Amino acid sequence: MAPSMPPSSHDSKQDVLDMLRELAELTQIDEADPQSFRVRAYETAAQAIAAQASDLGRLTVEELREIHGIGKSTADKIRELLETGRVRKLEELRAKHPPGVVALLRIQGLGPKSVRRLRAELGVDSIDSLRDALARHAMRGVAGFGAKAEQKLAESLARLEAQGSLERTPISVALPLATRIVERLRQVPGVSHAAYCGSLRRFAETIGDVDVVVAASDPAPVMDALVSLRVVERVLGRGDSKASVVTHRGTQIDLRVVGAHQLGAALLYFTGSKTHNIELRQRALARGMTLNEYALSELDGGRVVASETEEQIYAALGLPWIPPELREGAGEIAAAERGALPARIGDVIGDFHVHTTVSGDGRSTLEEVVAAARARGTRVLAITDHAEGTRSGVGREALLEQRARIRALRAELGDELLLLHGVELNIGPNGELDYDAEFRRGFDWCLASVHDRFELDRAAQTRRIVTAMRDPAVRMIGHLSARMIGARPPIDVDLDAVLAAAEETGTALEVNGALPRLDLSADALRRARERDVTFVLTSDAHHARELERVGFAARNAERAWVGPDRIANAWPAERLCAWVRREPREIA
Ligand code: DGT
Ligand code: CA
Ligand code: CA
Ligand code: ZN
Repeated sequence: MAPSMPPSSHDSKQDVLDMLRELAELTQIDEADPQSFRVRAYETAAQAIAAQASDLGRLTVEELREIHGIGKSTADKIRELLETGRVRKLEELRAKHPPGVVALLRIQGLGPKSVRRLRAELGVDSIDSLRDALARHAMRGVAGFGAKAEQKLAESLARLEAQGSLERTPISVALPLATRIVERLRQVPGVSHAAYCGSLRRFAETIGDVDVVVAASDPAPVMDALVSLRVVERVLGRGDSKASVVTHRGTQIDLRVVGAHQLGAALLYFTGSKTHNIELRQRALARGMTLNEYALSELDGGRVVASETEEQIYAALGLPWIPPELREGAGEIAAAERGALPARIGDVIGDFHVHTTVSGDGRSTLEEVVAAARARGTRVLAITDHAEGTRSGVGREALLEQRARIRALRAELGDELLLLHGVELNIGPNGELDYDAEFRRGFDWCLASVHDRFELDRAAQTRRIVTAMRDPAVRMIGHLSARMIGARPPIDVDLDAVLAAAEETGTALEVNGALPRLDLSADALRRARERDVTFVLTSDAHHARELERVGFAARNAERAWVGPDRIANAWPAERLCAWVRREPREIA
């Protein structure tokens, strides 16, 4: 038997407060008036609720109205939230004023009135489009703005950027950080489980903050361990069972310590997404239960139905366990109910983008890479060092010498591992490729990628990539967008044209698992999934230990609902080998 759960009042109270604050903020934008009566009504109500100790979930509209500061319309919205998990008015306002618009209010010198005007006159609806408008000096033509206002805004924006407050943490920073922290907390005596949750567990490409959930018999030593970590710059707050800290690089970590019997409910809640949580809670309500961060329990009497594992909670809601990568409120609950979730990717038996010391930037030898791949159970491995067109690339002789070594190794390896001699070609500005057609044909596997000239316009980028795809030796396009998350924007390509060319030529598209890249992105994969293209998951390893990154590519593909049937290196070995060895195409 699970012990009784703590009161749910805090949880519903927090939801009500969030709702009221969001309503106030969005109404302010909607009415373009910070002094509006409605905005003040929401703010007053929020203050009144914050001061309330009682369990909001059980109050009727009439009882809510008796709380000083809450009017009829606000009381109705609170009931609507508690009963259905959503508020129509709030959803309306959210649709009308997307997060990009709300973010503009964070900039000093921009109030609701000026946001409305910039949006109407210049289409400014996000920080990015504001940055563009500033760069084009477009504001000088808008009434109420001038060169001076423009300069002030540019300064405010630059300040925010300098503080990093506009930025989220790229997954390449957050994931290793969170992994280390979780490993440390696992060592604390009394800890039975430690995991990162939030957007990081969902495998989002940028992270607002890192949420960590720990199950322990005593929270105090866990929090002591967190605040004394070397990466921690300062402690933002500390309570009995939770703490927030900021690392030197400016990433916030939120820790929550729970009892082992509540672990599943806490993992589920703090993994989110918020939309997924809200949908789950609605589902619980429809079944006479309530779901919060402590437990799934009966509305009537409060008996705990499930709390220890995520599986138990989903099961009690009539659902299979849903992988975190899918928990974005994009129809996953309905799909789970129909048994229509995408199949999990499972074993990835090949890697088709791997560097060795033959590349100037590779750090493991061929032998080291092969040993590591064997240890992972890899069945097909393409060694793909850089071709001469890139700075770290090599000429024909070095590649021919490598080919001889690979042929010798292949004979030794037998059936266990099919070792291929590949190369990563560089796509020139006009789609030209390294060496000549004859030399390229000598490889077992060629991928081609963009490594420079990121500034070309959409037509030129699209043309160079499609031209490379038409080369009969090219089997796959590597990291299509060439982006570096949080550091280098994607190149401008016409994705639909590239997908059409991939269909036509049979060229595979890479899902690069290097965390700074994750390219194709989940967004691009969602679009590509609609077309008849084959994907290949790769590590783009430059060191033997980086072969594990093929697993990150798999998580990114799962996030985009791409199933194993679409992924060549998730196919059975026989089918994969047949696909790899197919005859070169006719020249298109
Ligand atoms: P982030 O940090 O912006 O990248 O995104 P998340 O999803 O990690 O969001 P965060 O850190 O604010 O909260 C972690 C999880 O906690 C979130 O995914 C769902 C849950 N959560 C947070 N606030 C609320 C809320 O107001 N209502 C509900 N139902 N869940 C919430
Ligand atoms: Ca978070
Ligand atoms: Ca958080
Ligand atoms: Zn590479």
